[in-house]
Amino acid sequence: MSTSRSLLPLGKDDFSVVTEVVTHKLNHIPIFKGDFSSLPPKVQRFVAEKAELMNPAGIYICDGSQKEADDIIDKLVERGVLTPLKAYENNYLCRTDPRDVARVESKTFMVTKEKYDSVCRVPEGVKGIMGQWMSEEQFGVELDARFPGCMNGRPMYVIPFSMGPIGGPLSKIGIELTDSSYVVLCMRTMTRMGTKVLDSLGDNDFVRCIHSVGLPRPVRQKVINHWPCNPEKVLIAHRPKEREIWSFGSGYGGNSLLGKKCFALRIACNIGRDEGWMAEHMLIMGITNPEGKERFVAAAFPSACGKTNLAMLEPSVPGWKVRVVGDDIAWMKFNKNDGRLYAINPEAGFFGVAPGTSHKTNPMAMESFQKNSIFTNVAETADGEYFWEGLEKELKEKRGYNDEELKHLEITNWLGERWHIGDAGKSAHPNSRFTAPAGQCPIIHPKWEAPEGVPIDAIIFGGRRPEGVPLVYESFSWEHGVLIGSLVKSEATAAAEYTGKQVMHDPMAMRPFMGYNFGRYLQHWLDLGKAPHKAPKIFHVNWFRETSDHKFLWPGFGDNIRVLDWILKRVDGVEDIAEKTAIGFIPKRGSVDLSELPRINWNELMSIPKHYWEEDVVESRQFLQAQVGPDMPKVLYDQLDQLEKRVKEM
Ligand code: GTP
Ligand code: SPV
Ligand code: MN
Repeated sequence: MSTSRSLLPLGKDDFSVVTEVVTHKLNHIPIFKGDFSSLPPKVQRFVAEKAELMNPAGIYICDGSQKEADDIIDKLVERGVLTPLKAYENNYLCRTDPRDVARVESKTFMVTKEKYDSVCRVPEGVKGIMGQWMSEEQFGVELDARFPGCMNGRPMYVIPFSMGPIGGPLSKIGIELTDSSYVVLCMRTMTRMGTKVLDSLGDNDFVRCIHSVGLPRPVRQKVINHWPCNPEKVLIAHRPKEREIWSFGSGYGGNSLLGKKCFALRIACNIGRDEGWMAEHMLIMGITNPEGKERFVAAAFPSACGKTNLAMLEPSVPGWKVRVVGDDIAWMKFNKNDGRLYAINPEAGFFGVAPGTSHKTNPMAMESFQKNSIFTNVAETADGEYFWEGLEKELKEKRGYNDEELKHLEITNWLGERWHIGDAGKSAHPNSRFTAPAGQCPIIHPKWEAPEGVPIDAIIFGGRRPEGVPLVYESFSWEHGVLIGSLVKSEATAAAEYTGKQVMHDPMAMRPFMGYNFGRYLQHWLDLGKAPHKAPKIFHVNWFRETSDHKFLWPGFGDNIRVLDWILKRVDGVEDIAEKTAIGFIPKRGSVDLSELPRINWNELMSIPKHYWEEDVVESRQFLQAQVGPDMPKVLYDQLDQLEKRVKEM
């Protein structure tokens, strides 16, 4: 058993010793910025304890001000970490070490005393995919091998932040300690950040987030692109009971911006289970129909499967209006008074996939990042513009170039090499991202910061399904909908370490983000959907079905409003637009508006091939038995039996 000091129990009321301990511990660690003594005692204690463990050169308490951000940006530009993108106001490019470009699911763990609090009781010999468990003992060993002295020679930033509007009834506070100033800048955009957050802490506890790039000074390895990291030793560990996150070795996205996946999903789903709400990998959007009636929907798609794009969709059908509340995470709670499900976006910014984003596909995202944004691992034109796959056409038009001229345009790719359109490889990393303040989005919903959230009328699941799965179908019930969610699959994308075009299970779009036993999570969903709660209708969509020669059958993006239109009519109880099939209700021919879309092959897009679904049901059962096993709620096996029977009778 490790005796690491960081594993000391976090006594909440034991403040009598704090002052003494704190002054003692901080004696040899200077304060670079901020007033340590004005921090709440429990925060002082956390900071002092961890500073002693990680031994930074000094402590920098972030106030969240513009001046502070400007100072940090100036230093990072001077050191070459950030490059100003001259074509815009306050936009910067950051190139990481090419070994540190995405989340690392294989190094992500939940640490609990009881193994089956974290993961399901899978049969012997099966490797569980719904999260990984690590024992407390092992965690102590891993921690001791990484964190002592890991901030040597670097400042330790103290980042107080709120997930959700500060002080809101659904909001929660965290404090991230990090030795990465890039993380400070991104957390300032992605969360409500700064010492003001602590005014609302009161008697509440906070989530303890400890992050280090894992390369203490003096550095013995070569640092690539001024991006310190330690890929061999990456560890992203969560202690849900203690509400604590330990992340080591990576500076990228979900690995380092600990408010996002680590807190707002993995830790928050634990808090949600304890407190009776849900933390989900979902966008939240408001959709106003031509009659002026607005409805809110939440949608769960796996990483890089279209949440940001759907949330900001520019409808191709006149009269419709979409406004974004959130593009990645939803915290949702049934309201005691009206029984409806209310959702907040705990984040304050967008950390969106850059490639594929253009004025044609997602103009509102483009508008959101014209200033005050950070671009990580994208390419740059000689004129100081960002560039990535999908921007060729608009760049050509902007410059008035012909094809030949376009090919000669000087571009620096994400690796910092000279590159031209048409050259081998990609200009931007497929998981390159923009970090932009949500408030800059022209269609941000006026209620996006409403502390009580917005009422959700439909939940939509989806993924990249090249074959077999129709454009849209509706579940028969909440239970059936939960089964559909538990069977979400998608082609692998660049957001994680998987490669190739394999279709993978990603239940509830939460596989990489599950914070406790997935069977119990499904039971939590089932419990919450019962009366007096008014459970929303559940749908499944697939924008990514392909022809046999691998062309998308559906145009997607702005045309997805046509599917939302059908979904909302179903929410409103319109009956004669749906046809009952083995897998759910699908739109009757003609009930999805296809005007101005001449080339849609509706039959192919909507077909439900019997042989495909027969195999899929068998594979689904094997998957659930192997991965959820005895933890699978029986109700869902009943649902699967019924599905199997319906498919057989097709
Ligand atoms: P995370 O931020 O990783 O959670 O991803 P996300 O779910 O927000 O995905 P995003 O909206 O960023 O889309 C990822 C990729 O899918 C981009 O390259 C998009 O261009 C593409 N995409 C999004 N929506 C559609 C669509 O309706 N049709 C097609 N064909 N592609 C889409
Ligand atoms: C995802 O992968 O779902 C993301 C990006 O939203 S990251 O924050 O890196 O997890
Ligand atoms: Mn995501």
